[in-house]
Amino acid sequence: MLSIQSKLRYLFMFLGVQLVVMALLSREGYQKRVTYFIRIFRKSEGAGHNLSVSGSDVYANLSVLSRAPPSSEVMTYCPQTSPYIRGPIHVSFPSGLTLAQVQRKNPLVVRGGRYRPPDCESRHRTAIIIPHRNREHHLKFLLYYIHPFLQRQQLNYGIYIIHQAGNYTFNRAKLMNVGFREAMRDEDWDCLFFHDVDLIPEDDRNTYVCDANPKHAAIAMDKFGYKLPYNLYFGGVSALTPLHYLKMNGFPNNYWGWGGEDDDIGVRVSLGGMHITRPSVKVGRYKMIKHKLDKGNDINPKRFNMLSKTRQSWKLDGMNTAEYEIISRKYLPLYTNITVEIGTEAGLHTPPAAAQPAPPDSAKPDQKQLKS
Ligand code: UD2
Ligand code: MN
Repeated sequence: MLSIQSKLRYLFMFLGVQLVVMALLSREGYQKRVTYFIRIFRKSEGAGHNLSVSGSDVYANLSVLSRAPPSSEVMTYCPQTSPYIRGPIHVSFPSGLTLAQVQRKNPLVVRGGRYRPPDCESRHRTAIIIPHRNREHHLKFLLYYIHPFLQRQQLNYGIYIIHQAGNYTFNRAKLMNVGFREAMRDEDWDCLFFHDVDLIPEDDRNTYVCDANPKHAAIAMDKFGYKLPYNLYFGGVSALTPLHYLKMNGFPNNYWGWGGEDDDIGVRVSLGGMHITRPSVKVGRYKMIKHKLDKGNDINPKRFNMLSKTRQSWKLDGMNTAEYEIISRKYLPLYTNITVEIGTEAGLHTPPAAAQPAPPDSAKPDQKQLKS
């Protein structure tokens, strides 16, 4: 039997240990510890299954940034790896989201969709080039996710929407050439990300900076079961330095309608004496907002024929021959909008009667099959 005295001694010892634990927790920052444990918990949750990793809120913790004052008069470089990077991001598409809400969530983004870290000098200047027509709904979601995603990475960045004017057949690759030249007029960007409007990155370790060779970032998409569909695939999201871009004479101007242009670009990389790099499948993950083939972007029936000639055509058609006319350039709160007339197959100023869009393809095979 324990005496009353020794019972009391044990009780005090127990309380003492509790006190020490609490003191330790608060010294390390209780908040930090708790989020640390939550993150471990989340990680183990996501590790088991490949298809849906439940990530964190892309805006979590970013409000700290807007309060952070510059560390000193002279700004020092940001760290090599941003302390705001967290890994998997939760992506969903709630109805009712507005651009005004996105704007409120991003108080540090300035005119034209530009941003630089408030507390350090970024090591990277990245422009995001997005080909666009009639996808405002997707654009809203992309902006909601991409701004905080890039802020987490401490980039000096700008968002460019390259909007094709008129109703003539869409031309994704030519719009990228426009985006390249027009973005470089604004700033000496050291990296350009060519980005579909409907692809949302799901992991912020997929850093939007360039590699020594052209980088294909969208390696794992839900659309393809989070696997690379084939080795030379270069669609969705890719990253090139201005030097890479010029070495391969940019992108082709003559792919009108859906398909083929991404493979042409992939071939240009090797024709320009370079090779494709990629992030790991764990990190280069994207969700594509579901959609059908757009009106005005029918499958290009000439794509395979054209692809067989890239070796002969790449120096004759590309950045060096991109002809277009800027209709307007607007510095909006969340992005720079460039509306451009890119003409038709027949030229920039050919009347519509001389060049009709390709007739709709009656038997449209599955897009996935077409990719191979
Ligand atoms: C695939 C590729 C894409 C491109 C395309 C063939 C993926 C994830 N992406 O996309 O990179 O090679 O095949 O051309 O596999 N767009 C508009 N308005 C239009 C039509 C297109 O804004 O009316 C833009 C938009 O940014 C869109 C992109 O062009 O994301 C590609 O078109 P898509 O999404 O219809 O083609 P998809 O998903 O098959
Ligand atoms: Mn798409």
